[in-house]
Amino acid sequence: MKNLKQTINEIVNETEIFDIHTHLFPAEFKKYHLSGISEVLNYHYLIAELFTTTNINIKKFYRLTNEEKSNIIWEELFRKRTPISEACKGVLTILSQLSIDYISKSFDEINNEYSKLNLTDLQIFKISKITKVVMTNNPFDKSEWQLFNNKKWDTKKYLASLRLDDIFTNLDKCLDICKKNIDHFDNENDLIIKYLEKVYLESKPVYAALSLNNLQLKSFLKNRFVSDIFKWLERKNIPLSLLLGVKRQVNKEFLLAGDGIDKVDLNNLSEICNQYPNNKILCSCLSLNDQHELTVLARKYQNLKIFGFWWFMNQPSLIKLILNLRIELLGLNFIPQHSDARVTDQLIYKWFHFKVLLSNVLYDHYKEIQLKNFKISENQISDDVSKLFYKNTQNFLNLN
Ligand code: RAT
Ligand code: ZN
Repeated sequence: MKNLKQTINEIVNETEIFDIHTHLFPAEFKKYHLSGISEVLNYHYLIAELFTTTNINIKKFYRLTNEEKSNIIWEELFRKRTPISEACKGVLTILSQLSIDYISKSFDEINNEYSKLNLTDLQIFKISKITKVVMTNNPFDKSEWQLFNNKKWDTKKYLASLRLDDIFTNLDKCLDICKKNIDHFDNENDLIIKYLEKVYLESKPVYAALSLNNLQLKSFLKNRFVSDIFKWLERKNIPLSLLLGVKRQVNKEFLLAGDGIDKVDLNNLSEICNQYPNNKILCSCLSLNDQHELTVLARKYQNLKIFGFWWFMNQPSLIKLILNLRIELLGLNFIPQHSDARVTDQLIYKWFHFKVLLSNVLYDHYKEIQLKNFKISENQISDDVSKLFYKNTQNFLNLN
């Protein structure tokens, strides 16, 4: 092998990626598909930064058009101040990867230049080496669910997942929707399962997902629908993905940018894995406090797989620390990252940033085993990276 560092970099940059959690929609579903620099700037991570950095009137800001909002974000965070946060750096990565010279330019100038590129999803997927992304699909959102009315998009690239939060936060609405769609049912449990079966057939999801705060996690196993949902997931042979530790609407005025963090009691996760050994559980935790325990739990259960650096965890300093910990405790038996992208163009930065971190962390580990006379080959590195970026996900989702 030539140079270890260079070999790892090349392999990490060339390996196909299966992005297990995004909020993307195919371009054909125009109402929900987001792309372009204006949407990139209107990301709620940047909006939260704008609100807390300036004294801008929040209500007035939200009434502006998308372009007016992105103009303000560009001026305030990128021109008046140094764009040094992770969310800001993400925008710079996208612009520099696309060779757009942004120095001393206004939002309109950049927007013009960016629009001229006419970037398609497929081009963005290619730049980032993404083969498949999993969408977040809410079967209790009638308008969003129209995506499945006609599948004139590439269903092999954009895979579905069933987001079930509403059952736990807005049950009455869910039962109403189920009743409108299901004629015959024995009781409410039967109704929910029949509706899940219906939306399963429409969307062919690769997993079901739920985000929970600590209180919701604590009462999860006592919820009257949970046991039937687990039985149904087992029959369908799809995992349940648990996104743990989000405290919704800490600041309601901020809207989507107002969610915060909750520390969770992971004994409850352990109990879920014990009670449902035949169900597969994917899990990502939002708080740094929970990462060590989560990683140890992933050594204790065959049915538990850790994935990604979720949202507030997706910071390079934390990723370096926890990625090392995960490798130390789990080898390569985890899914190291997901993008959580809402705008297709964000795939560029989310994955670019992660690849740099992963290459460096892998280098240190390979170097160490080399010093112990282990002969690491290029093929083996390719195989390892392919497990991390693709195969671990594919296997856990039973997509072989
Ligand atoms: O990261 C985000 O964009 C969050 O707003 C959430 O969507 C989170 O990832 C979730 O899936 O609940
Ligand atoms: Zn998400």
